Amino acid sequence: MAGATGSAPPHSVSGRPDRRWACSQAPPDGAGILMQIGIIGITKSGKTTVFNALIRSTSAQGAGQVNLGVAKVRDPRLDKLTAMFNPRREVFAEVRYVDIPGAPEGLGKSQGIGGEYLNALQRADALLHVVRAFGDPAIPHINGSVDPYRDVAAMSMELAFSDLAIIERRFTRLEADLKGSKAQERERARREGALLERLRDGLAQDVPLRQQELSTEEQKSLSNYQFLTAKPLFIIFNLGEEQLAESARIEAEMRQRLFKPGIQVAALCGKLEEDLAQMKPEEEEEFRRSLEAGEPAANRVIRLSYELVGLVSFFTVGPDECRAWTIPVGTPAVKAAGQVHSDIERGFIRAEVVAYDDLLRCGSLPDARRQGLLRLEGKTYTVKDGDIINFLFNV
Ligand SMILES: Nc1nc2c(ncn2[C@@H]2O[C@H](COP(=O)(O)OP(=O)(O)OP(=O)(O)O)[C@@H](O)[C@H]2O)c(=O)[nH]1
Ligand SMILES: [Mg+2]
Repeated sequence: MAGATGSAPPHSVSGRPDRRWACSQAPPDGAGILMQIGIIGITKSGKTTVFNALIRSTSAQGAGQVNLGVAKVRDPRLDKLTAMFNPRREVFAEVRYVDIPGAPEGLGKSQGIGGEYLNALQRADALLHVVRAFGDPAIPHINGSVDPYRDVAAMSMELAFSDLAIIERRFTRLEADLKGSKAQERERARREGALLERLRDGLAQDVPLRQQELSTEEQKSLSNYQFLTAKPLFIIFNLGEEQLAESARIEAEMRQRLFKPGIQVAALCGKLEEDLAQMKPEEEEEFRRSLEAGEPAANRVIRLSYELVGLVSFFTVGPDECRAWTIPVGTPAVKAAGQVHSDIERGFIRAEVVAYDDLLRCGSLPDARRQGLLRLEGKTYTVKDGDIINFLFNV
């Protein structure tokens, strides 16, 4: 029996794997789930500015190109654990952002999103819509005036067009299937066609797929399409610095007007956040205090994105490393173990689990054990956000 807390599991992937995986795929051993977020919006809405703020870098500036960036998930809980265990390494979870340039011809032209950009967005677990709310005469708005709610509606239309185009293309293929081959094939094609028709009617009435009623089986049969309006959507109003004091009010209004299941909203000042994110931590903190700019937008956006996509974190701790891992809500312990290493999943015996707050209160693992707060859980235990886990396994 071996404990896997913190120390590298046997045969673990050392270093940084060059290929990272989206949530929907099983990551390689030790790599962990990497949530991917696609940034969309009209041209000059501040997408690249927000992207730079989120990944805390200024490496990306090119207009007209796709920018890829990985942000560390700054989780204060992990810092506390690191202070407690004093490991050689602190390993953060990560989020990948994809910044897509806006179409220069503007939105609402019924063109949908095509080609390379569509591909990049389809791989995303959620879309982050950067909406221009800042006024700046030096940067003309493509639609003539600043009107964020209009731009939100135009983008939702654009995403719907994109899905409609996918549905139309699939219809053409289904027709061929309906003519040919076996009865069983024809029946499957007929059922799929009926479902797509229903979705198309919904989209035509302005109901994004994420709000349409679908059975689990229907959802499964659609997962390959990667429809854009089925993805969780995070709407961010990009405010000017002079609107900073109003951000809470603006956000409250956004929540009231835009909130629906599968939608998250926030208002932030992209330019200010980009500038602050480049500073040394102490300097940044001081500026934030004096500007009353709140916590870094990067942290807040990531936290809300986890919630939106339905992800939680658990931690492994030890002298070697303290590490945050990302799993979907409802993941059983044995699958969480598989995140760390496939051998631990295969040879899973039990998980020693303590809740973050309990551990912090006790001050150490032995104390948590003495107070009966370090529990033994089996394969089917549903891992909770903030659990600190030591997997016991046998290979
Ligand atoms: N005044 C002001 N300018 C901003 C703000 N956010 C972004 N900008 C400026 O707006 C311009 C466009 O910003 P980008 O971040 O490049 O916009 P984008 O959406 O990535 O543009 P494309 O990639 O061309 O689609 C830049 O000059 C930014 O400095 C803001 O909050 N206030
Ligand atoms: Mg850009």
